[in-house]
Amino acid sequence: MSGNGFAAVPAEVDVVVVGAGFSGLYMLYRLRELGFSAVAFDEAADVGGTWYWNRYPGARCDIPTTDYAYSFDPQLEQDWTWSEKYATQPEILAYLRHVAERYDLRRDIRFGTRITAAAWDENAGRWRLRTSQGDEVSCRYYVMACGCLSLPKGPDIEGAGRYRGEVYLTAKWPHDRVDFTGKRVAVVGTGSSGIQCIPLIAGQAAALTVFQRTPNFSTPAHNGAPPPDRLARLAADREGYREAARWSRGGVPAEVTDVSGVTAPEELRRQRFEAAWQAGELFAILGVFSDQGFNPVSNGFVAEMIREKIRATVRDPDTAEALCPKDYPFGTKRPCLDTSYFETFNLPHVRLVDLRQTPIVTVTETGIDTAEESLQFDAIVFATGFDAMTGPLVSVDVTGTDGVTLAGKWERGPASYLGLMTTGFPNFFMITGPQSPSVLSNMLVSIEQHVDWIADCLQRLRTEGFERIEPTPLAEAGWVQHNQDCADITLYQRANSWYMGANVPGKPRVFLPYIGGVDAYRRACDEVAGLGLFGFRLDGPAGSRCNDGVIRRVQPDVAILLDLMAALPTIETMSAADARAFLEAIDATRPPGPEVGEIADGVLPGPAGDLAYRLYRPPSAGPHPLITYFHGGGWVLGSQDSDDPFCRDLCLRTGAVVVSVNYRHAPEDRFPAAVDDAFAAVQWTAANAGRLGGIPGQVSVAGWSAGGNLAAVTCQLARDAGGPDIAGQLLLNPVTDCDLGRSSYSRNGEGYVLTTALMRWFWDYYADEADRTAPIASPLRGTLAGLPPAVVVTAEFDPLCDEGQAYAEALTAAGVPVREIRARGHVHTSLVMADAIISGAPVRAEMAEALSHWWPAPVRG
Ligand code: N01
Repeated sequence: MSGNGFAAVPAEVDVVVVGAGFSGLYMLYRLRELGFSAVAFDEAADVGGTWYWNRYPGARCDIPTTDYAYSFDPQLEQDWTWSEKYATQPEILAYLRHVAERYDLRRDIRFGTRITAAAWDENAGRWRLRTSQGDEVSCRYYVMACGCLSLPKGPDIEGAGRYRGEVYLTAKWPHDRVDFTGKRVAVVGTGSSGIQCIPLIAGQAAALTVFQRTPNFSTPAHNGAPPPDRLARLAADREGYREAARWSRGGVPAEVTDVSGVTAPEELRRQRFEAAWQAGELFAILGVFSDQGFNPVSNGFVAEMIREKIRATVRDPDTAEALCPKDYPFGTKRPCLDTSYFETFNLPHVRLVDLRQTPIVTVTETGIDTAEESLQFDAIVFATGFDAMTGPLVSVDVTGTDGVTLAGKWERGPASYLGLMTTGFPNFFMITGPQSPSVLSNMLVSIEQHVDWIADCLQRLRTEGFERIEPTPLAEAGWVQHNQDCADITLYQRANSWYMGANVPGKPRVFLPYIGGVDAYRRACDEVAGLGLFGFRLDGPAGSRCNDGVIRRVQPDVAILLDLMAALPTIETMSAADARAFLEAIDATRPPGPEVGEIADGVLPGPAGDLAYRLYRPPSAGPHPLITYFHGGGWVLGSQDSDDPFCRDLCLRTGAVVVSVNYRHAPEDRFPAAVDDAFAAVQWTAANAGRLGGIPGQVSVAGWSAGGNLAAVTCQLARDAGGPDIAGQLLLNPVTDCDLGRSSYSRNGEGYVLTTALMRWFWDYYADEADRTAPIASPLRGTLAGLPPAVVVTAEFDPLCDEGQAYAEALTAAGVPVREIRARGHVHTSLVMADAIISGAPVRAEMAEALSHWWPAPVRG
């Protein structure tokens, strides 16, 4: 027997699991089922994990319990009935005990035991672990199922250790009943734990003082019996319901709306908000609008409607205002569900201390001194949160290959592959680790997915003759980048949240969970497995194998665009007229671009008649630099309407007057009609710069795609004609050559909106074969010396990528100053979609910054 009173710790096992909560128990179950020898360790005296420790009054789940439960065994589901929509901590703990007993799991768990150190032994190909009881265990695989919110942060408040009264930490609540009757109680912290316990403590205490540093968004849980509609859905098709959860965004089957908060009328906005408020579910209030997670205006509507509710509930206006969150977008700090939280502040013996107005100076022996007064308490409850996600993992002394520790490797933030493994730590798995959906999802769905993936992986390694698995540096770097890309398009990084590590002093500020969605994440994991454990290096008796690469390279919002586009008919199967009508219909549904100072439509004289143009003026007083812009569309499609959002964006970012010129299109007017029009337009804008509000001599050209081709060509024509002077050329994904055999055509010619077939369709409409090699059709074949400075932007997944880069290189070789911008993860169309593709914004910002160097006078945006 070992010191904890259970069976001796085996010296060698296949797998060690750390943690006996939801994830550890299921991991153990799966390992045993597959015939692996396994042992689990937990510091607690029994199973439960989070639900073992967090016994504070009011502790309950905030995902409906019907969904916050295992789904792996239909019989288990049949045999267990939840009594409430959101079950209490005792009920959830009872469920976990039932699970442990039902599958006889306790015999392989060593309680009261922590793993204190783990070191990888490369020669043996095993982990060597040390326990707090002094035992040593060697295992082939080491699984950390230790939870994301299991390392309490503790009160980092001056004098906290000095207090002589009763002290409680919500995350380490005593097992014996705590009675606050007749006592003066302080609660520090208003996150989910504080918000759950405050109403119940108020129900007992003689006086309750709540110390709030940051107000939280909380909505009523409307707890009660489990919702009958959900029970009915489960009864009708249990497996269908669970499968829908597995492929949902958050791990709970929920409506995915396409109603944008920005464009919805006020009445619809309120109607949707009220419905979500009444539902009393996190994913309902987080999904009122399709764009509330990334559009500040849309988010602001939800936030303000919640503030209205707080103001309507809390009677004292000053207290109400202090309880209203105002300095971070809704959802970016974990929102809470409550039962009578705001109502509690109407009770005469409950008081709020707003630490932003009156900070805590120190905890004293008898209470808390704020900047204004000295308060005495019989008990203080710290609901101050956790060192989330990374804390529990790095709190163990884990040493991987070459003596590198996990804490050392993650000093500047976690790096993982799929949140499951990390390079340099072979055979080391994490369940719901950083860079997996975990805390942004229904934990149970994420836990089951992770455990199943790991179990399948271990089984496969055994079957295929491998004993060592480690992600490659390339795969890991790609996943870290993808995580960051996903976070970058949201508002989440604006808050000082534990998602960002911002609650722990000194912790690196990095967005920790994967925000791409449970469905997208599962798809990525499945693909990795399907591609022979893509991005992993495998070694063992069967030899070595590595199918290396990056699983997600397309920007996340571009990936959504591609999914939508995949369902649309292909343009190259249509006539030019039908294609135009089709695209105009799509354009009509797009939200408008940003407001500029002024927009004016006009006509300018072209060689074969008037050409329509649209002028965009910045809000500032002019005169401004002037850009003559040519839209994209393969010389066949498009107009000043199609590129309107991009032109607005360009105008605002550059502070330039933008004149977007419509030129004649093929097939009605074939090559070189568009070139003639474009050059005439540049001559006209240069001659009329002053009248248009531009600065004479500071006229540039810009264009996207075929428009980029025309911009490049007009620069060559202007140089050869001796004018007009062009200050610079912005070429965005330009067509520079008629050769469709470049490597980017084979890499990107299918599946990224602009296809090789479509490009051929454009060229065929535009110009005869014999004309295509002329420099005014393929500017890459022209003389490039003496051209104006260029900004050349290419997109990674564009068939035109190589010819754009070739043009930049050729310009540089010809002595032209070039700033080249390579847009990672973008496709041909995504950068101009200023109204829809958020990940294009940094590229457009870089573009605008590059343009500002062309203009000697300061640009006023
Ligand atoms: O922790 P928190 P939590 N001085 O970090 C304040 C899950 N959970 O335990 O926001 C003064 O959210 C801190 O202030 P600020 C859920 O995912 C789920 O409540 O940092 N105040 C904040 O108000 C949740 O998000 C359930 O300015 C200090 C509070 O303490 C996560 O666990 C229930 C302070 C901490 O809030 C963590 O929740 C409970 C200081 N020095 C928890 N330090 C369910 O319902 C911190 N604070 C399933």
